Amino acid sequence: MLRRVPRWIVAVLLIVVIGGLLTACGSAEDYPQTTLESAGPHNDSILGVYSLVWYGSIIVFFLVEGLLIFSVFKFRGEPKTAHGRPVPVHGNNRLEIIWTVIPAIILAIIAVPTLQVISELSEAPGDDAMVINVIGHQFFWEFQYPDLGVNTTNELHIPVGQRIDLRLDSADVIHSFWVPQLAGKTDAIPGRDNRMWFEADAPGTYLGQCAEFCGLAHYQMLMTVVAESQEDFDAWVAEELAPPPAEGDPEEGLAIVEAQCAACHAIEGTSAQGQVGPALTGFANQELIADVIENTPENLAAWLDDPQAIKPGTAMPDLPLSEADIINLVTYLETLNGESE
Ligand code: HEC
Ligand SMILES: [Cu+2]
Repeated sequence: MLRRVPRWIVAVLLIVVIGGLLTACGSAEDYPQTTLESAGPHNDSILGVYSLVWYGSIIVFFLVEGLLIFSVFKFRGEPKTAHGRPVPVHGNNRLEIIWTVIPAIILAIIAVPTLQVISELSEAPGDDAMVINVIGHQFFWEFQYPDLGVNTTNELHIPVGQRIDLRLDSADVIHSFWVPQLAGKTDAIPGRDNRMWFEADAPGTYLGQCAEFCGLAHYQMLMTVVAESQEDFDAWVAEELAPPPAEGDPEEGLAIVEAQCAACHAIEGTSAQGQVGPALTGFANQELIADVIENTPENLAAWLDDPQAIKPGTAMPDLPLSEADIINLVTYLETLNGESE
């Protein structure tokens, strides 16, 4: 059957498949979780070892395939058995020693930079590094800046060029912290103090996510690292430390819900009867918002401000709400404990 397929068709198919695989490689713009566009020294080191192995394998590949194709053509005319098959050859000490020694040498060469990088990356980051505690939760990341008194969820801000000393822990099961453009993975394990460091070379937003299956919503454990100038970072810290917004007016909040949210959400005892999103009648008793972040006033405000930033791809739209609207909504939604008036 296969014999009938002309060889040139097989060759073209092979080229198409290999070419197709190669075009699957893209830039960080299209594939924000690529490890191939390094954005900091931690990942630079890993990429160095990776490139050595990759280019080495390309050389080995062409060498082996070249020898194979060469032999196929060169020895075509050798004597055959009565069945028209090549005469079997057993044992060739010289060949066997060569193809054992060469791979052993190659592996020994790769081992040197590998061990170097492992030890380099496990060194303590030094006293001038900024300490940040990373706590994995089902299913979000909590970041604490103990020296600044700032806490965030799923969004880690760091100054460019500042070495970051991460202390990883978990509140429930094993998670794994991974921002592919910046650093390799490190597990966040309950009751164990894991450490790692990284640093961003240039301002930018780097996407990361939990890399250890941790439950049903594991795929939603995304995080963004925002690397910014020291000035922008200081401004961000100042904003985070600003006093919490004043209490809103729940009556105003209810009015906004009836005007803007009623098409999608139902709240017992009000005119809001939409069925597109979850009912909010008992919202204040919920542990989580949209199953991804802890139900706190700050997180609720962030959710209402831009749901897509908290849960990419969610069906809840980014509504044009003013800051005052959000404060009123948060105050109102916090009163929804399941009892209609
Ligand atoms: C176009 C429909 C739509 C509109 C309009 C809308 N939402 Fe939503 N909302 C949703 C959907 C869908 C979800 C579920 C999102 C998810 O889990 O991914 C949701 C989730 C929520 C949640 C989290 C609920 C939970 O059970 O965790 C809150 C709170 C919320 N919306 C408040 C509001 C408020 C307040 C407004 C009006 C200012 C509003 N929404 C307008 C569709 C909408
Ligand atoms: Cu996880």
